[in-house]
Amino acid sequence: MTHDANCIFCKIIAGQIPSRKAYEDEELLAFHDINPWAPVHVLIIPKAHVATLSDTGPEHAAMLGRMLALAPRLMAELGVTSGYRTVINTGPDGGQEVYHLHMHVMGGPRPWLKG
Ligand code: DGP
Repeated sequence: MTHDANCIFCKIIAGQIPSRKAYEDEELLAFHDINPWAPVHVLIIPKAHVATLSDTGPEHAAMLGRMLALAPRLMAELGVTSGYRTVINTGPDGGQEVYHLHMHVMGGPRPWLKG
């Protein structure tokens, strides 16, 4: 599996940096964002290092589908009952800060959501 020794999320996957895990299987990890924008704010990431959504191709389609399919299941498990937002920031103009593909899933009682 691809691993980048300098990547903060690869270090979380390897257990070198602690995180509050919400879900884990052989392909995906979900953990609570350290700097939440919403009452419930989870990041879903692939365990294989892929820097951005733009670095994915057809070979990643199943993994991307699994990331998306995990969101409703996780939100239900975390007690989010009235909707949530999914976001993938990509590249500098997309506001991406951590260059390991991740999907933000944010929910919980408003008002936290702008726009
Ligand atoms: P983005 O701008 O989409 O690249 O968001 C990166 C997110 O990652 C940001 O909301 C904060 C979160 N984050 C960064 N470092 C850590 C960390 O060490 N632990 C956790 N749990 N979250 C982190």
